Amino acid sequence: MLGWDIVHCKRNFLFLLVVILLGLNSGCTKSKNKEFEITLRLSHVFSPKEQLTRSMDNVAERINKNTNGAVRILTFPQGQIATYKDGVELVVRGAHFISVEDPSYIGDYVPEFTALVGPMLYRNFDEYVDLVKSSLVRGWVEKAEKKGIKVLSLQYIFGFRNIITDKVVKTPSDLSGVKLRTPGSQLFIKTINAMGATATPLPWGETFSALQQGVVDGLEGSEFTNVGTKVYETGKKNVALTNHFLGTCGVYISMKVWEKIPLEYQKIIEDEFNFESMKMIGLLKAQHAGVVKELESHGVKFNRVDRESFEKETVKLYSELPGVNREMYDQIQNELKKIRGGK
Ligand code: X3X
Repeated sequence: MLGWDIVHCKRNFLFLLVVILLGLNSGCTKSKNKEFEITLRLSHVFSPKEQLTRSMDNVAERINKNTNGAVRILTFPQGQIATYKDGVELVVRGAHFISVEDPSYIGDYVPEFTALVGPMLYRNFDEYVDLVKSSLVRGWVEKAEKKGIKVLSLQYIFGFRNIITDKVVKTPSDLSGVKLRTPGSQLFIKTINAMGATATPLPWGETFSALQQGVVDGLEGSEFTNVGTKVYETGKKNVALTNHFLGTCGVYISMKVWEKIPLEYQKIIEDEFNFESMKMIGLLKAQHAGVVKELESHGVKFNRVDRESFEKETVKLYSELPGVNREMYDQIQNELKKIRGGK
């Protein structure tokens, strides 16, 4: 009996051992083959009615679907979580976070991006899009990668930014003593000051109360911002067509996080952000005339400006902005000359 017992026990022990090992191994097997999954929080300041918000939701939905749920992007509009400089800092620190901001915010890390969206450069959306595709800007994108920032797009264009106040503005002298709200990047602050106004940096979310309390006399923004956030309801109904900035957002993710994402998913992410940005540009081109009419129906008046007088005051910034130099400006102008066919 004893012998049989020992054999029986040994067999049970071995059986138990095999079960445990298989269990462990299947756990390892599962963990080896475990589907890749990542959740990213995407943050921006735009309101639900603005196209950029809808576009970001579209991209997030398509990426989730095309990666079978492996890459989930949760979108946070209206500055609900970190934005502007803080958002870019999260990217640089390696958070599972996507920052959607004006390229001047990554200009703090690669100053060329401040020059890229500097004052008085562009005549239309298309030439900016062509410039972004140039080897010049692709080289700057590689510089950003070395600083830990993967640039997924630079062309979420939301319209040329103009001066919005309750007075007709034609030259820098008309802006003397006028306090204008700007985003907090040095590019905006120094440009609006050079244009003759007093820049008052505020997050978008504090802009309306600042207008109502007289903390600022006006702001600068695009017609799409004006209509999408109802700026005209603040009584600031004079738009001076300075076109001083091309309002555009880049999309940034940490290189450390990016490199964790499988190549097949990286391609889907890049393709979808690029596709949606081109769709948004097409929509805004088609909508602009209608948006101007809608603003005029709310009593908004548009006036042309003495553009040269503003160009004269702002061109010096390309030698004064932190890290920016005249060579960057000349490189951009040379590329634009090629894009414009020498004109
Ligand atoms: O970094 C993103 C841009 O600076 C956004 O510009 P801002 O802060 O003037 O907001 C534009 C509005 O359209 C947001 O609703």
